[in-house]
Amino acid sequence: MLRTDRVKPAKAQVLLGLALFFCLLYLPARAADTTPPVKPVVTDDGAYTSSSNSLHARWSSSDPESAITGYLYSIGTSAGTTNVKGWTAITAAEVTVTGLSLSTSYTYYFNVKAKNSAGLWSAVGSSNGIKYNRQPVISIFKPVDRSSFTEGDAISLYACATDADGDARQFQFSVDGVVKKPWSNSTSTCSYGSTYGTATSYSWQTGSGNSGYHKLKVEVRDNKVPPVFKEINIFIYRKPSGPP
Ligand SMILES: [Ca+2]
Ligand SMILES: [Ca+2]
Repeated sequence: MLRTDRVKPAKAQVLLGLALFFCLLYLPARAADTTPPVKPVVTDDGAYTSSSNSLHARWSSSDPESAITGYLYSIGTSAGTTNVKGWTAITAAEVTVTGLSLSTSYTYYFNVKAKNSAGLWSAVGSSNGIKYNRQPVISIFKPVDRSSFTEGDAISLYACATDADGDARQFQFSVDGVVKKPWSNSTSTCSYGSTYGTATSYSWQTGSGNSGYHKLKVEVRDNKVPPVFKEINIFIYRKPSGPP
């Protein structure tokens, strides 16, 4: 009787000790983060993209109490939606999505939510939207490549460009990398097959000292997506010095 009475309290002490030990082990886990990460700030590539099949965005989020362990992103035609690409897991804070078939009729929004190490998800952050827009197409650029002239000729540069979105076009002409006529609005309409474009011209008055090869360049922009250009090479003969 006396012997068993002594063993019982000892057992209880061991159990109490074990319980305390596991409590201490468990407490820090219970003190883990209980608030989600901040709503991600999502940035796309601007107001317009000239790519018909890819979109890119980057984002940032943070959590004062714990680490960000990953994100979900989606793409939709209004903020928060997933009709272009459904929620997709990613650990990077940036993505380029390819294989898309973008329409000029819609604005595309990236949506992102961040997860912290406690498993909590942030609110959804969205980009301000990006549209697909087509670059102008230079259909005519005169003179013809490899034309030849003589010193003293006024060389007429003429460019006609279309824009499938109907955006207004601006033109810039350069000779040997030097701008001769800076960005200016198109001044006339032009036709190229069945499509109508707008045109601008510039007359380069050559003189003595201009003999040799030259590069003529036209650039066209719609002020939405990057400009396009065409370049041609011409040759100017030295003016023969005739008899007095
Ligand atoms: Ca938190
Ligand atoms: Ca355009």
